[in-house]
Amino acid sequence: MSIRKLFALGAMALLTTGASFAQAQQVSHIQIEHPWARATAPGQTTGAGYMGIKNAGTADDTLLSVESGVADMTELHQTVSDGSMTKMEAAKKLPIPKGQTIQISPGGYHIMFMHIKAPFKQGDKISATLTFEKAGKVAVEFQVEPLTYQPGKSAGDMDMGAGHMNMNMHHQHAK
Ligand SMILES: [Cu+2]
Repeated sequence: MSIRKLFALGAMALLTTGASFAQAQQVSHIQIEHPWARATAPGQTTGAGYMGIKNAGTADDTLLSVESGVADMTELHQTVSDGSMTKMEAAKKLPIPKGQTIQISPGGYHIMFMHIKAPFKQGDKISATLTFEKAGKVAVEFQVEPLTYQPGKSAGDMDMGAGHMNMNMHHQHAK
């Protein structure tokens, strides 16, 4: 085999790899914005993840489920208040209308990791897979932020941190 032919084969192999990579990375109409999770407090067995889900497509879509290997069970939860009490509920489906970004953020929806296998530590990445009705499976990596982290605010707001620790404690006996 000539050197020239070898080069040609090499180039073809590169092209093929490049093509399948592009396919795997193919941008869906669903775009995940700023996925983050809160570091867990010592002894805490649940974790929470947040993100924006943007539907850049021309049809409505729906988030059907979420899975992750880091916890025994992973669910989309919703914080609901009936005036006197705030509690968590599993949300079955979350509509993501076309052209909109749905925020999964503290106080509203959250991705709940139940019975986590290891604590979430700042700097960790938590992998999960979201399944949408139309977009299918979308991989997400949540960046673990400090316990006191608030998106768009500076870290170290102790009041907010304490409030969220309370919220997490509710999670523990919600199950
Ligand atoms: Cu929850």
